[in-house]
Amino acid sequence: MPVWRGGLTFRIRLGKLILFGVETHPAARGLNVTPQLNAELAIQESVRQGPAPSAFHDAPDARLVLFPEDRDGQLTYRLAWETRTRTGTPPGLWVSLIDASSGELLHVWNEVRFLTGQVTALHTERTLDGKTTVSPMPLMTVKNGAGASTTTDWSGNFSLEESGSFTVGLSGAYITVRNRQSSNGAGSFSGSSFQWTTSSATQAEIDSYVFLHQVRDFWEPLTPEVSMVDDALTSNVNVSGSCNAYYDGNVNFYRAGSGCNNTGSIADVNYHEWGHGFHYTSLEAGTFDGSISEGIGDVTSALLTGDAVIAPYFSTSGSGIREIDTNLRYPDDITGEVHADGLIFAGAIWDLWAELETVYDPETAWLLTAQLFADAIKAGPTIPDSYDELVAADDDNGDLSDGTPNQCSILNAFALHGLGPGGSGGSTLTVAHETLVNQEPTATEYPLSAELTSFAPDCVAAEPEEAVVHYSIDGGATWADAMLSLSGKGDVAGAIPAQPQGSVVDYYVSVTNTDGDTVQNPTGGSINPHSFIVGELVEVYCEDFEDDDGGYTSELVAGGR
Ligand SMILES: [Ca+2]
Ligand SMILES: [Ca+2]
Ligand SMILES: [Ca+2]
Ligand SMILES: [Ca+2]
Ligand SMILES: [Zn+2]
Repeated sequence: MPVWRGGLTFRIRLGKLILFGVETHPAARGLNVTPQLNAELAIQESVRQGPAPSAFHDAPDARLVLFPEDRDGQLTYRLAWETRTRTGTPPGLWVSLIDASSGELLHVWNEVRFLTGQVTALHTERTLDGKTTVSPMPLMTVKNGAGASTTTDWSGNFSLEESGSFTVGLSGAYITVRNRQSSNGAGSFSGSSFQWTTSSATQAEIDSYVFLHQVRDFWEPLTPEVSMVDDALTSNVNVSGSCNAYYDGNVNFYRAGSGCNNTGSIADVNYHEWGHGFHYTSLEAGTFDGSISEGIGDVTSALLTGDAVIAPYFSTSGSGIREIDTNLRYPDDITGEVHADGLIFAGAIWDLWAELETVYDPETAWLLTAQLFADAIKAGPTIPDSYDELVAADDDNGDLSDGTPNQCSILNAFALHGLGPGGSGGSTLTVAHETLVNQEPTATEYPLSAELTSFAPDCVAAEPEEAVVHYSIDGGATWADAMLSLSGKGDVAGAIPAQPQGSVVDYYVSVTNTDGDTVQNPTGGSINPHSFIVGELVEVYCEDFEDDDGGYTSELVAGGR
């Protein structure tokens, strides 16, 4: 009967156990060494009471030992089963001591030796301007010589059974980078830390791995429900060609050449291409519009960099590829080229960020801009209806008619780009008017009234300035104007002058803002004006005339066109 670790001097850290240093254990002689528990039951108890009770335990083994204990300075012994089992997940070679009479777990430890280490990388900071930095490599697969593997955490740390050397590639739970020019980067190490440098991979492989985790890390807390932040993504780098990158379900980056740097080594380009996938996987309705998608890619990037210049050093000369702080307006500046047109939307979001910074602290404004943007793109807007989706994303009570918390900021920012009611898409004013009926030939004028309402009175400094009724008696060939009065409360009043008997008078009311915007009733103005007749229309008979004329004729006694 072996005495447990008999003959050794050792310290066991569990409180119950003692330091002892005896070579022999005379007190152990003569103990009852018949176990109450059999080996099988002891193994069951070691698993059940041990640290990995739900794992699959393999290769069970057990032997009886005498387990020395200090009881009030008196060395005593217990008969115990020393059991051994193996587990794969978590990795373990578990050694347990089970009291052979009571089944109590006296002691357990894992004989698998874990090494805790960290993987980092020396990478391009943002773009190929010469600045580099070191960052942890998150979510990276680390393997040991026995084929076991684990994944680094967001700090690049891992813990894995030590067995031969560790190996890493530029791949892991989220991103797999593939080198399309030569073999994939590979690292091998036996210490506790490893740093990726160009001695183990190309710089573009290392950089793309880092940048794609950065963009995912920013957006994940804001949009945990969008699959782009979770689903595994492949990045192809050093792709044949130059001066471009694209998203096709993977992200793809071209080599250096033709005056352009390697796009895989530019953070903004990684963020932009990821942004296309973010757009695509955000869609819950609407369409994947190519122009807004370019704007979305640029915004995805600019919100991380804080820079309106997209991809500095895209060109080896140092110049960037685009600038989103623009005054481009819809629809005048639409060119049909998707990247250029996308700037109208990107410019509006950039200006919204600036607007929100006048209301909130910088951090709140930043995250609110990102959240509104991310929520709005789920509806799949095109550029002209992007304003509506921003407002819908901003609404906090399911009621757009009472406005939304940041409506003025959205309205003002989008107005700068010809979007929304402050832009060319309409006006913050609406004018209500009850259409004139046919007028007596004896009337000296035809009075009319209208009522102005401002849809966002607190947002717009512009005031209604001038109200006019435009009228025509020649079917819209020529138009005349009559000024209308305008009260501070928005009441519009006036009259159309008397016209010859039999005239068909077409008319519309228009009100012009101090900012030059015009609102009309009807909204189409001269295209589909209101009409009335001067004179009396005698109704001879009323019939729907759908099947035939019913054997009757009707006659317009005055007017007609
Ligand atoms: Ca998620
Ligand atoms: Ca601007
Ligand atoms: Ca919302
Ligand atoms: Ca509301
Ligand atoms: Zn793009």
